[in-house]
Amino acid sequence: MFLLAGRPAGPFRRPLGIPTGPSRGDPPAPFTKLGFVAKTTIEGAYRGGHLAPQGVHCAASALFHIAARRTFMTDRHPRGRAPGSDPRSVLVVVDLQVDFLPGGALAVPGGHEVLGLCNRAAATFRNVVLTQDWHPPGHASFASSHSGRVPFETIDLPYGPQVLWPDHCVEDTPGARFSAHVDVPHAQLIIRKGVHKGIDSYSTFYEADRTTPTGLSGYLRDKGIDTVYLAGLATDFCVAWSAVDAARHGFATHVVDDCCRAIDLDGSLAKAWADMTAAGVRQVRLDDLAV
Ligand code: VGL
Ligand code: ZN
Repeated sequence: MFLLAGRPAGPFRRPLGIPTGPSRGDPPAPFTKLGFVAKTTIEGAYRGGHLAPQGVHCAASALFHIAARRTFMTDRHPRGRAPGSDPRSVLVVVDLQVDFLPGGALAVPGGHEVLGLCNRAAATFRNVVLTQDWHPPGHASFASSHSGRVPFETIDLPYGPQVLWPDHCVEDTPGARFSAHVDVPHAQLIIRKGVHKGIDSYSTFYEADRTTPTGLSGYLRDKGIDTVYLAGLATDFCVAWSAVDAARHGFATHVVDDCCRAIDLDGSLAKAWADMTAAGVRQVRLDDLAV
């Protein structure tokens, strides 16, 4: 299921507002314009006799730096601007919830380290979606729902193998809330997943039976989005499953690796990256998102 974010409480400390930015087809501002202004100014000053030879040198060196910067930008961002400014891209910020942070019921090691990084990543995107693990009490993924079972064992459920977890992110409990440090006021949508008692959902596109959709791909396609970036918790479960599904459903998919942390259960991180790579998911870093 998905919720359209209306007047969310908790992490949203500022009113919702979708930043505006250049649309596809705009010149790659501001570098082209800057280069043009600098060149025009130099030529004008030189023609008017205002520019001494060392002035010419300084101005030429400034132009060189602008050109070098522009080449760098162009290499890193083929469209000449930060990927998040593209209206066809979205950042999906995965499960930055109290239970996945130190002290939480299913704490991801170092999970708190990505809160500020994810905020910074989100600030570079026009389109941001948040996901929230949101289980009913007695959920099938909880070890406590299966007699004689303990957390981190794997059992077979009708849809396949299921790792059993401590009770976590129970709907409408403090552990299911977003961390108070999440600061993404312009997030447009919150997807809640794992909402059906008998099915887990690591992926934010399809539940663990691999057939029940959350509705996210329809939402993204309706908005003309073809490129997905993912960040958050945990790399080897919700981020990886979401990334593989996004890639399989035709989205150009990237994981912002330094904005994620893993649970890493019995080699699950290495397996997750093998699966993501095989599905065509690309690994990027926060630096690659910045202008
Ligand atoms: C997650 C285990 C259980 C995750 C959610 O967000 O990666 N992991 N539920
Ligand atoms: Zn869960």
